[in-house]
Amino acid sequence: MSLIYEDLVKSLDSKQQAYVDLELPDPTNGEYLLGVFHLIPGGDLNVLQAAAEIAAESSTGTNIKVNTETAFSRTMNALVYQLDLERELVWVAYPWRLFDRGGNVQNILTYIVGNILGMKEIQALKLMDVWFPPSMLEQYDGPSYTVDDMRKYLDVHDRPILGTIVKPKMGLTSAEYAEVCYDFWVGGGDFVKNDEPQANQDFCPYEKMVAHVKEAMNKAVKETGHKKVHSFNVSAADFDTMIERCEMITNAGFEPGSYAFLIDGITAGWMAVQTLRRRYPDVFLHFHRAAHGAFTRQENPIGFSVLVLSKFARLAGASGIHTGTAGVGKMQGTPAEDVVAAHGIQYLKSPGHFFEQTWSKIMDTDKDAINLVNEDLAHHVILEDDSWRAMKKCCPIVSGGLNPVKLKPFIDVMENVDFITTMGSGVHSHPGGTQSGAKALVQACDAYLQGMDIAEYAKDHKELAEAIEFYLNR
Ligand code: CAP
Ligand code: MG
Repeated sequence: MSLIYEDLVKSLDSKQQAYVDLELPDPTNGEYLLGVFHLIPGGDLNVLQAAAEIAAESSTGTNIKVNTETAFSRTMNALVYQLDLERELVWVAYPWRLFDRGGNVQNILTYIVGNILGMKEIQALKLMDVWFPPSMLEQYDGPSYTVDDMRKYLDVHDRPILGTIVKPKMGLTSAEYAEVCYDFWVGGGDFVKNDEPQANQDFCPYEKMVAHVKEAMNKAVKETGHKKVHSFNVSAADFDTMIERCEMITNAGFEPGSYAFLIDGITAGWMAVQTLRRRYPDVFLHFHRAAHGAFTRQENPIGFSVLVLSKFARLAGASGIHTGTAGVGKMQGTPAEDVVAAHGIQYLKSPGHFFEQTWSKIMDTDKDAINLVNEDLAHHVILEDDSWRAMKKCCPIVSGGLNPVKLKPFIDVMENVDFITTMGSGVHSHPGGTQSGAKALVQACDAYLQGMDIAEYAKDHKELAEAIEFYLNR
């Protein structure tokens, strides 16, 4: 151990020493959830003292060593096991037996991004990456209905699922809302979502919105001969109302596969996410991440990364979560954040920021696990008959200031087309209206698939030509 480290270890008080083991034999032995934090001490503690205080407060401890701890309770201590002084990073191992049995994700987050974000002893504390061992993955639901199931239903393969969000964000009556859905669907779009605040507003009663969407969908399917999907926001004041909305949709006569449940995962909470995953395993669970910026924005020194949020959404069983446009759209983001997060939840094995996460529930040295990963990388399979061996994929949902002109620039950054994109302004502000906006999006996607420049393709596609004219510098 280097002299600097020896001095740091010597500076620890007896309580702090119980939360540090820089010689932890094998952090990846399956006992621990591993986390990497960016940490800048705030008070007069040095980085190892501050890290020990973080490990204590986020596992078994508090600010002063208590007389009531036991030999067993000490085995549940989180342990600081690695430091990178230059990059201000600390690695912490959490015995996953700490966590509530029964696959509770909310409980984990309460530990590892709970009180510690409020501690005086830190100036900066951001959870940058997490690693789940196979023995822990076994305990959690993971996704059930995936984007591959949606692709099968829509008969849409090898291209992004093309979606919109009805705009204006709020204020349409249920009939007007359904009209916008109809226009997008007959324009060739696949997928329409409620906006994140859509609920039961008096000018757009939930029951009527559902009924009108059903009529609009029936009409559009009949006229286009293509299946369509609508993602209904079921976030509500209480679980009973949330379930009531789910049941209203389920019993409204929609074909299975033609509807998804959208949940505002951060403002409605992880219990709502997991309740929906467990009650409706055959419905696409759409995690909208409104309010995530308070934790994830790159300039925020305190919180967690987009990758961490997205990994926990997959662990909890979301079928898809918004992962950002890597700066191509209107929201803050970069490829290093958003694309790493997207790949981190799509594939069976992905590098992450600090941990290579394999989502197999068997040791990734096992021949079958290796075959699964290779099969997934080659064919992006759904793990139809292997879901006991590994956790199914979670779909990146890419949205925020996108328009048909930005589709290819985003795909180029994403390096694959296995995502859902939802464009609101980018469709409903098209000079020709929503149907033309949808047609322009379909045309931009077709141009990409044919390897054609959109300007070339637009020469004989009016709606795309208008879109290029209108959106190019927006
Ligand atoms: C996009 C959107 C989405 C954001 C969420 C909005 O509308 O409906 O909620 O994309 O951001 O309300 O802004 P536009 P993220 O297409 O009109 O921008 O996907 O980054 O979580
Ligand atoms: Mg929105």
